[in-house]
Amino acid sequence: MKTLKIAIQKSGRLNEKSVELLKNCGLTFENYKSSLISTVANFPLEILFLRDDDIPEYVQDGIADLGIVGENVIGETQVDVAYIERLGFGKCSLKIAIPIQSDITTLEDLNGKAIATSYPIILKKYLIEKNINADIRTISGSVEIAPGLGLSHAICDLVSTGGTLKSNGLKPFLDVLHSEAILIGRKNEENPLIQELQQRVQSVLRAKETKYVVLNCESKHVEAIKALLPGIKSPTVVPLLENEWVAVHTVISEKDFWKKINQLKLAGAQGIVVMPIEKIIL
Ligand code: PRT
Ligand code: ZN
Repeated sequence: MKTLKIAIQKSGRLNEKSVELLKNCGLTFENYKSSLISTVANFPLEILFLRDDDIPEYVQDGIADLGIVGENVIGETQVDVAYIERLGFGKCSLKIAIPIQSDITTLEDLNGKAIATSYPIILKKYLIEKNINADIRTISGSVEIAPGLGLSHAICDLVSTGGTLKSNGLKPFLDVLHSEAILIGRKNEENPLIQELQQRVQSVLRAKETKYVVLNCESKHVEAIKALLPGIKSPTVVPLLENEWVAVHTVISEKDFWKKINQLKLAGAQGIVVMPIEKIIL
């Protein structure tokens, strides 16, 4: 069968997490910083290390079969690719931000104003959708300094913590796009190797969202505790040597983890042990 190719970022914010995800999928490869291609020893796959901006087009044009890239880059390169899996890392928002002292207060106030950005295509679409006529100034980097230099009244840039905006005297004004890393492929592609890889990615993501929990409780509390724990099917309950005590094994979603733990304690759970899960195969 033909060897698959996956394109990931060579260096930058998505590199480490992309490599980690592939390794967690059981793929063995050298993460050569200096080379452009790495061959996976135990799966028919080659990894191409590229600038993130090139990844969507490489996938669209068939040079790579798969890619891992931020949604913001996909939107800006205007490619037609399939979203295979949202990966949950590299989360950020493309925001319009304005100087803290700005007199812009409503969306309409952006009419006739200059907005500096490295995302002219996404911004243009957004402004057309909102019926705003602003002047888009495309610059390739350090967008946050544009208002201070008198180049624009606002900016449209990626924000994660908001620290960069703050330290440049700017504040978030409007959300244009929420973004995260996406596993992309070509549309209408039916390749069993891609499906195999997708299943592995899903099992790693599922495991990341959950924790394995073991707790002890008196038998009389088991029903109340079971009611709090859906598990994958239902929790496993094992008797302890001490009479009238049991151990309950289950998985808990990362999302409402602390809420659930507190509810379990109130319901009589003791000695709660929490462990990471490597993979969940359904
Ligand atoms: O070299 P290459 O072209 O491959 O990389 P790059 O320099 O273009 O991109 P890189 O590595 O900076 O980011 C890769 C991807 O990470 C982006 O396309 C986003 O999908 C995602 N990502 C997540 C971010 C951020 N968070 C982020 N905070 N990309 C950039 N930023 C920048 C932002 O532009 C701003 O300058 O970080 C600054 C703001 O951060 P905060 O935390 O101060 O708000
Ligand atoms: Zn880039």
